[in-house]
Amino acid sequence: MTRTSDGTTEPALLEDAPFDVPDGTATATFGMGCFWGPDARFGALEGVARTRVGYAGGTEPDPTYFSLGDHAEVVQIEYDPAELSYEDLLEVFWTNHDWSTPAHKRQYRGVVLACDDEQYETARRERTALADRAGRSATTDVERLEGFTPAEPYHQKYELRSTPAVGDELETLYGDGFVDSTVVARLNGFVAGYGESTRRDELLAALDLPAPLLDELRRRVRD
Ligand code: MHO
Repeated sequence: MTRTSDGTTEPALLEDAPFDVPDGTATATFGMGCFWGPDARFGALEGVARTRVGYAGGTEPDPTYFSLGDHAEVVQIEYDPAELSYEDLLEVFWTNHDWSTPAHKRQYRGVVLACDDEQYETARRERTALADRAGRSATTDVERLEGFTPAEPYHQKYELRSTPAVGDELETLYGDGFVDSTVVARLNGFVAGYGESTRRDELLAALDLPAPLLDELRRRVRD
């Protein structure tokens, strides 16, 4: 709690300790089905600073969940290139969606949305190699990122938000910082079952949160 000048108290916006978000982050954007799962999967990875889910890959001017137009559900990942490479992220991408079966809806298509030539060439090269090795053609698209519209707040960190008790309390504690917090990204992944147990324990031990909330989080992230 923070004491304000008039003597009342208000919840302090938590700092994102123990993480130190690097200055020079890089961005990767992937569509791989319903975006709730990838948000959690990538958020649990060491080296990921932020995740956001949203709509991209189409032309509709202001997409929303109920008016998506030709966009797909995507996750946008901000990561520390000193800890993770784009290839590391692509590996997670290829191995966690069905890249050789067309999605039943454009909303859920597999797509790499590259933000520069290097990402574009790397993804295309990997897709060709994957298809050659498997002996079947790839249906996942590799395109340029033209724009990204963040999804509605209730879709962000969905796994954590929908975890009874802890979701609401963390959202209140973090306030506007909830979606972009590294801690919240990790916890969102951990409650969904992603991440190594040593990393989970380390984070929970380092968090300065109310004891009952921490106890409940410990129960929720247990294997
Ligand atoms: N199968 C999910 C899809 C939601 S996702 C944000 C559902 O419960 O409707 O497209």
